[in-house]
Amino acid sequence: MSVDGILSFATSVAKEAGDLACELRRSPQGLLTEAKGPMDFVTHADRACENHIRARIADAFPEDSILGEESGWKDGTAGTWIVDPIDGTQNYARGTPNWAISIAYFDGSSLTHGVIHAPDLGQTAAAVAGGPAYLNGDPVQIGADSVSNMSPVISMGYSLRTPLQNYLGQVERLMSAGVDHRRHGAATIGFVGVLAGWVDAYFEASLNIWDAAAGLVLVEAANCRASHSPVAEFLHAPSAVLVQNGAIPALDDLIADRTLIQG
Ligand code: LIP
Repeated sequence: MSVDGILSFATSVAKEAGDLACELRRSPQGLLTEAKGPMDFVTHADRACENHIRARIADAFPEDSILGEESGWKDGTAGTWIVDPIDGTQNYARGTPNWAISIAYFDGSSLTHGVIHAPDLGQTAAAVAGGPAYLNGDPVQIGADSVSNMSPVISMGYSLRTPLQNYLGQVERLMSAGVDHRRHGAATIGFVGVLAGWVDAYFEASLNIWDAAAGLVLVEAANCRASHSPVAEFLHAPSAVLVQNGAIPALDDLIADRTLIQG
């Protein structure tokens, strides 16, 4: 299948899963929820959407591997599909709009395709590595003329995988430097926010690759800077992720983990 064919396939499947998630949210069964850990939940809809996505990928790309948040690995001999069936599960289950379907493709050496579909926000972002990124079909290129002239804003995520004090220290340093922050509860919304100009950066100290893979393809295709562990490592262990449009000076220093510096 062509490079563009893979992107249109991933976009179609993300929209199918979005429709399924919206349908399931209207049924009590769809919102049956299990706790995977503190601040970490999975609904019947998460599993149903991932099952749908995995079935469509296995049918179209039987040789490929699949890594999904809820069902883990299906080993293959070609590339790897990276799937978060519903990113922002708590937001989805509570009926708030900050949630999305995330599908990415790793060709064995780099992340090549990314799609984030946020049904309640009416946002669908898609990109092939190297760009351009598309938001609702319109090309997006982030540059000095596209950065807001209002006060800088960063979207941040947090989970219990890292010390709360680190997060609070980062928020204090950012706000003391005049950088406001938003906490969306879904990494995908942070990535779409950078693409759409809602925020200037997204940071989370420990993200799983299924939360981030599609978003990284999108923001890098739109000419933003991203930092994270090498994908070959990220596939197997969480990584800190920072993406930025360049509007916030010395951002890397502001979010640096001071406990490591203090030693
Ligand atoms: C969520 C991430 C978010 C993180 C949450 C959770 P989920 O993904 O998108 O950035 O802070 O702890 O991991 O679990 O809703 O798919």
